[in-house]
Amino acid sequence: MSKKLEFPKGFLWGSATASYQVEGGIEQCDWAEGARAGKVPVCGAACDHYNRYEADFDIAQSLGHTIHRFSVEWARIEPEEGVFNEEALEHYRQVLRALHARGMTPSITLWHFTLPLWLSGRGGWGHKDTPAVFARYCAKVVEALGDLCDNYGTINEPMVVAGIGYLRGAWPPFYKNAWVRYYRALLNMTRGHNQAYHAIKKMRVDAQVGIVKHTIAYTSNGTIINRIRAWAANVMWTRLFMYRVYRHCDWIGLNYYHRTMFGDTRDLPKTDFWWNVDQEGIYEALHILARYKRPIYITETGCADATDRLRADYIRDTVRWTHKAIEEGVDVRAFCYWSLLDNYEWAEGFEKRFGLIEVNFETQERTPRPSAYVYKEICEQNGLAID
Ligand code: IFM
Repeated sequence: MSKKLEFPKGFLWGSATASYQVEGGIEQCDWAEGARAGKVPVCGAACDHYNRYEADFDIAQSLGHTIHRFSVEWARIEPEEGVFNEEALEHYRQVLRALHARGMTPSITLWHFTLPLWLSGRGGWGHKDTPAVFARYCAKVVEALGDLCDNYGTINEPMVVAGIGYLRGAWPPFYKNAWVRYYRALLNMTRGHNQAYHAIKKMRVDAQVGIVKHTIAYTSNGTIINRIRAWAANVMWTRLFMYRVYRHCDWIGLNYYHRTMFGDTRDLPKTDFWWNVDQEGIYEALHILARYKRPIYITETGCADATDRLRADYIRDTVRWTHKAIEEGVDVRAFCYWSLLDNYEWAEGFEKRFGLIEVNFETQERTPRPSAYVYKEICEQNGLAID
């Protein structure tokens, strides 16, 4: 007999995107500059979502989605320091109206990796004024969009962007092993988040503000030494950062992609990114974040899987482990699959395919993958049928 893993009433199901990865036509930011210098792939028109968002949201609606997380592009909104572009803000008002018209709750990410050139040129997150400048930008966005959106994530994946940009040198600002700059940038991100929280609340006291934390679940095979390694890794990757910001969070966003189990000998399936498929880790990650006693939104989880051979099971497993965490008392409010569309996967260009919807980048044709319909059933049933 089949049984259903039922989710709480009002639980939101949907997907996520980020401006630079899908919109197209963003040239005045550090990533576009990096592409012009040949350091990262060209993004160009991406999914042309800036012009096609209504048709894309039609598909999301037909797939049963009730939430959509997206980011607004700082370089469009504040093309020069202190000068705000009303046309760009009006565009995002239209995007929000389009979501509401289709019954989808919006969640806006205020910063998802790309900096306007005027800011990256003077050191980006390394500059001492950036936290205040970021807070002013966030307040402006909420002033303009606040009547259409209650939910804001300030910064997406601070540890990832700082690590790849300042230590690995593969993303802007392309520094290698620049440990001092790395810590300064991270510290400024915590300050930027905290200042933005206050600036947003001043603008709209009832806005719900969170941080989006990529949480690697570090676990162990149980030996003392590996337990200590896992504990230390969780402190370094998640706890130190969260300690500085959680008091300024109404909610916490979980981006889950990885678990690292010290002493692991399993041979796990791999995505096209060569990442392990290990979805029990989302259960661990939810428990790691539950300690901060805030509602958790799963703001991203997904797999690069061009042939769609893994995605349906990946989603089912993720939902199953999320349900277990909820049963144990973790307050999870939403599940956003990454991503609605195949898109620009940063230093990997367009090769890695995360989308529920396949995109033909020559023709911009959209085709929902079979797994999108498996997810649709979960969204519509508010749960997962299991045998
Ligand atoms: O595409 C990215 C996204 O921008 C941030 N989180 C991880 C995704 C997959 O790598």
